[in-house]
Amino acid sequence: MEGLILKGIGGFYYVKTDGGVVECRARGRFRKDNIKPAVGDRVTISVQDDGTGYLLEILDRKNYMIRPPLANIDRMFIVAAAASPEPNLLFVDKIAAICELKGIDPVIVINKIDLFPGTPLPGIYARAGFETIALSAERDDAAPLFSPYIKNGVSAFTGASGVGKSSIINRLGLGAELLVGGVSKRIERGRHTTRHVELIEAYGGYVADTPGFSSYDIERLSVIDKEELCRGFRDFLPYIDDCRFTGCSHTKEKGCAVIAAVNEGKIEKTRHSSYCSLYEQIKDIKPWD
Ligand SMILES: Nc1nc2c(ncn2[C@@H]2O[C@H](COP(=O)(O)OP(=O)(O)OP(=O)(O)O)[C@@H](O)[C@H]2O)c(=O)[nH]1
Ligand SMILES: [Mg+2]
Ligand SMILES: [Zn+2]
Repeated sequence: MEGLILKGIGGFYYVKTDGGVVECRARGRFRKDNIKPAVGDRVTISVQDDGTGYLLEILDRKNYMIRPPLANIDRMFIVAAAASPEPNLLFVDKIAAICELKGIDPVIVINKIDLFPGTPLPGIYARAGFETIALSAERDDAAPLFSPYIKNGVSAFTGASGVGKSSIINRLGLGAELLVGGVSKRIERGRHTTRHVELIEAYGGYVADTPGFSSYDIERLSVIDKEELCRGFRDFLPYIDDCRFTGCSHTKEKGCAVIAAVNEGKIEKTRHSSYCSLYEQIKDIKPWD
């Protein structure tokens, strides 16, 4: 029987099949092959007389993220807060680039606009060519904003701890009640911080809440080559072939068409400075890291 892993806790995997959710164990050989089943994996299972099952095979993955640990993601809602915690655009741009290069559609979500109605962030990301949602999960009904995206495939929420990922999912009207943290002044992170990744059925698709960055490191950059990084910046794409030198890093070269576009206001400055920081980080990663 075929199914989809909705969650994995304490060695058990909960697999959605046509006949309902089956509690499954993994067999030893997955560990031997060094493949760990992940939420979002399509699997074949065998169901025993007592109704429990075990995983037989993990079907080919379309993509895989280590942090958050998820397979076969179609769309990533990258959430930042307009304020509290202060937005970290380097994180947003880093995840967006990783998503682009893995074939995951990024959607930029700016939450808590009640705390900073004039935030420039939705404008920055809309001008950079992203689908952008601005809301206050405290005040707004999230369903009409998110359901047109969620209705196809698997959507995941990611972002720093305390930005309101669980709060948004609670406002989707699914009847799911996820624990939501209070942002403490001192550490700016929730007490009911999300600890598990789990797929929840929503509007014909699935959504995954994930733990925020303070409890998980975000995806390693070593998955990207420095030459490839600029292809993760969709706003750079119209310019990268017009630079004077082949192999231009787009960080400081004379005759760089990307830098010219930044100076002309066609590319957002914050996007280019994130790119330069990421480029510096990748440059120093040795192949054996
Ligand atoms: N003012 C305001 N507060 C919000 C909004 N959305 C969420 N919060 C609050 O922000 C805090 C953190 O929200 P969570 O939904 O737990 O954040 P999270 O992103 O799931 O955090 P982790 O699970 O730790 O990654 C809670 O106290 C929420 O009530 C909003 O739109 N405006
Ligand atoms: Mg949460
Ligand atoms: Zn260039």
